[in-house]
Amino acid sequence: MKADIGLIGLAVMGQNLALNIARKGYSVAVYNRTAERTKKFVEERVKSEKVLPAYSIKELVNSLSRPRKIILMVKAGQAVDDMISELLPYLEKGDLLIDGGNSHFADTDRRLSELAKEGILYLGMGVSGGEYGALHGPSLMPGGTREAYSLVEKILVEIAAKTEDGPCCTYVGDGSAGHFVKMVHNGIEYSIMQAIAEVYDIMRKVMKLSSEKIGEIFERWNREELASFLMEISYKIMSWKDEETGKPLVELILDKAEQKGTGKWSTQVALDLGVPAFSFGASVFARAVSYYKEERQKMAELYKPNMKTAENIAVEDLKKTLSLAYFLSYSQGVWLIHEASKSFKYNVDSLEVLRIWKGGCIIRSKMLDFLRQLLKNSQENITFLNDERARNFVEERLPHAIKVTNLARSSMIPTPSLNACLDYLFSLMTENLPANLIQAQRDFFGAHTFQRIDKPGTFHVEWQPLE
Ligand code: 2AM
Repeated sequence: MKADIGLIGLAVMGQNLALNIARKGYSVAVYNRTAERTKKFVEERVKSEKVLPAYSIKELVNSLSRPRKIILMVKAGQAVDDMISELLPYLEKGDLLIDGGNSHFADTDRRLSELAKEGILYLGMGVSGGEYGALHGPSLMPGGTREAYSLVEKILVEIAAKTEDGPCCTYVGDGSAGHFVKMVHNGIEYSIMQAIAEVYDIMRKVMKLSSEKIGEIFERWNREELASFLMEISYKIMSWKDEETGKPLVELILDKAEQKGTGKWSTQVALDLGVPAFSFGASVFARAVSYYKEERQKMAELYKPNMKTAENIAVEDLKKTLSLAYFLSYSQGVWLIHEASKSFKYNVDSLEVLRIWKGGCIIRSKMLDFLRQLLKNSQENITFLNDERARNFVEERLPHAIKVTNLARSSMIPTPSLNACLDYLFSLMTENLPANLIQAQRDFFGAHTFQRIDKPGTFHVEWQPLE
């Protein structure tokens, strides 16, 4: 009996994905570099599922039915290349490797073309939903060739999360489209997480609300327009008590945010492609500055920022602000995917991407239905903003967002994601930006030339005599 599929890398994501596949009735052969982990997994977590442990790459490959299909769930970076090199001598033309880690899309493109030369099929697949999603139904974003996808489509669709709009798996596009879309998913995730954190900061510092009270508000919001996974976990976090002290655990957690790189990558590529993903960058920087705890302590002592407290701010203002930030975060992300799809010839269908983000993944939210309607109305409307219904949505929320960010400013509370979202929006709404002065300055010191509004052509002025 040969196994239907193989899986390498039995850290939490790999274990749960293997169990998910096995629970759908497939036989899965598993391998991990450190044998101990494989043993432990099989002993402790595998019950009646058809999971076959392998203790060498050769054993793993030999246990698979042809064409072989192997999912890699190893650490992004060198480990993926190492595993591919180890596997290659045992693989045959037509076999398929699927990288389900958070690989950089450029690595995925490189591996795709290297493996194509060997006749090995390859998919770069974004997997979102954390360990819970991996076990009960993740959002899957596979990209590569259609031929490769068709070999595993049935399995992937079966293990993915399900919504009323179908399973959360689709062929995302050519080349590294899958990993690219997952990376942008994480950029949106950074932006929304930061926006929620900023709203929380205002609630505790300006409104003096307790964690429990904030939890109640978040719980209510999660039943309304902000219904989303990130809102859900935030209200659960707020009401979580530390066993030792009885205090809300969130109040005991050190305010130093870590990152693994996907938010940074999405910002880097936004810079490369010239897409104004303001709040992606702001959210990465917000994590960066949080890391400087000791410096911040010293500065706080030196400057003693003057917190205002008795401001006339309502919970409703914060809800509308956050809802606008969600909307604008998705807007920046879909714009970025659109530009990448053109530049890298991915052929991504953004409507499908929004559909598979509806379930299983970290940025799933009720708002995605509204965004899909807007995009359905006009496929050109990649920012969602160019639509009457979008304008109504934005106009209803904007006064609240302005009030909230003004209050944060006057209280010296940093709100980088909220501000960046608004700057993104305001920039797009503004017919005349001061870029005319930038152009004049560039031409002044570097003879970079400029265009004029009153006649065609390229111009340069001798702003100052050279000699
Ligand atoms: P390990 O249990 O042997 O450390 C997440 O780190 C997963 O990636 C783990 O399953 C880990 O295996 C695996 N991994 C990390 N680096 C690896 C490498 N260079 N080769 C193979 N697997 C690796």
